[in-house]
Amino acid sequence: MANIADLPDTPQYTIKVVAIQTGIRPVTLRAWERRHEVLNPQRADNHYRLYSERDVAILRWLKSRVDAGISISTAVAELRSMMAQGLMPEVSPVSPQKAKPQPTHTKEEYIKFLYQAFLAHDEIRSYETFKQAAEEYDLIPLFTEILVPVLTQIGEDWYLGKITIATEHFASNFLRGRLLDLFQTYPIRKNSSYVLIGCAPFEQHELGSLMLATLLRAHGYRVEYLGPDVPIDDLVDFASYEHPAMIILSASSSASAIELKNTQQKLAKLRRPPLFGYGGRGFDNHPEIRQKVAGIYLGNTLEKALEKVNELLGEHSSKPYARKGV
Ligand code: B12
Repeated sequence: MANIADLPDTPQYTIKVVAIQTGIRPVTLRAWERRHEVLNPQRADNHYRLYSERDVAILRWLKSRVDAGISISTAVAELRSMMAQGLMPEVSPVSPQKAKPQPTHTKEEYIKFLYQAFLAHDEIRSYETFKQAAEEYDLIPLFTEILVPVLTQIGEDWYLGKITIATEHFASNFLRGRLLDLFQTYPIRKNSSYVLIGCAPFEQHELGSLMLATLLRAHGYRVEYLGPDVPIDDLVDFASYEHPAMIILSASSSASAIELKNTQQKLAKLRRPPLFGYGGRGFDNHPEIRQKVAGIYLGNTLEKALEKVNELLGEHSSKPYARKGV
């Protein structure tokens, strides 16, 4: 096993990349830096922090100690005492997710294979292809660079009359099932910030919000997925006694997007109002609607939405949002 001291100390990784590499949220990284003077990463011209490979290895080592039940201050003290003796820990093999195998197929190939399997209504082939792609690619590339292009192709071919509505329904329902399965394979973290995700009233296009729900659960949030066409008044009522930290709704059409017009005002009347975020094509393609809908636009990609939610909820204490009796 290599020693951390042997790794290059050239600043190169942004906090976002380091968060993915180490599984430590940016807000935690900043807090460790502030409170425990863990590292002092260099700054790029735009003042963003830049971490070296050695920094990443140190953070991984600290995380492995914290995961083993040691407090961060003790782990930092251990590190300091080693360094005082001119020593550095061994490189820790910890990584946030299981290491992905080398892909056997490119994303373009998976798009083609999935599309062909859908066209043939071949559920077994669709299942095997999806499973393999999900094993080989991380969530964001799997969602945005494989599944979204397949769905876009399906939509275009349906619109042009090249495929039947039955094929479109087969494909979208198959993917809905696989995504729900993926969502449910991530642990439910009772003590994390509680986030509700669903679709605006009348909105049936739910796969974008289901992808975001999966991504947030995979990043440690306590997420409940509510599905399509969520009635606002009932949701506000639910929030009044369950106290979510955040509610996120998606809309793919302008008609559904505008339905969210008064949501923020209704939530603001609650004793403990949750944050209200929204996104989806209805807002991406019609920026003027964002002026009419109060709340936080989470951006036009899942990656930006994840970053924004981390920014918004990272500082929240998760405890006050835990549901009663859980
Ligand atoms: C599957 C599908 C359906 C399914 C949805 C099933 C389901 N369970 O979700 C069903 C059959 C229900 C359906 C219905 C309809 N559909 Co449809 N559908 C599609 C299709 C093929 C895929 C949509 C999809 O899931 N894409 C995958 C998502 C993840 O991609 P995305 O929306 O681009 O999302 C990205 C970003 O927007 C963002 N994002 C998405 N959601 C969110 C949420 C948040 C909070 C954030 C931050 C970001 C974010 O991240 C994603 C990844 O980058 C599209 C084709 C296409 N080009 O998209 C047509 C499409 C969207 N549908 C269309 C139409 C017309 C309809 C119907 C009106 C058809 C009809 N006559 O009934 C109805 C409307 C129903 C309704 N009231 O909502 C049109 C829309 C045209 C337009 N410009 O408005 C499309 C484009 C097809 C076409 N080529 O004409 N549809």
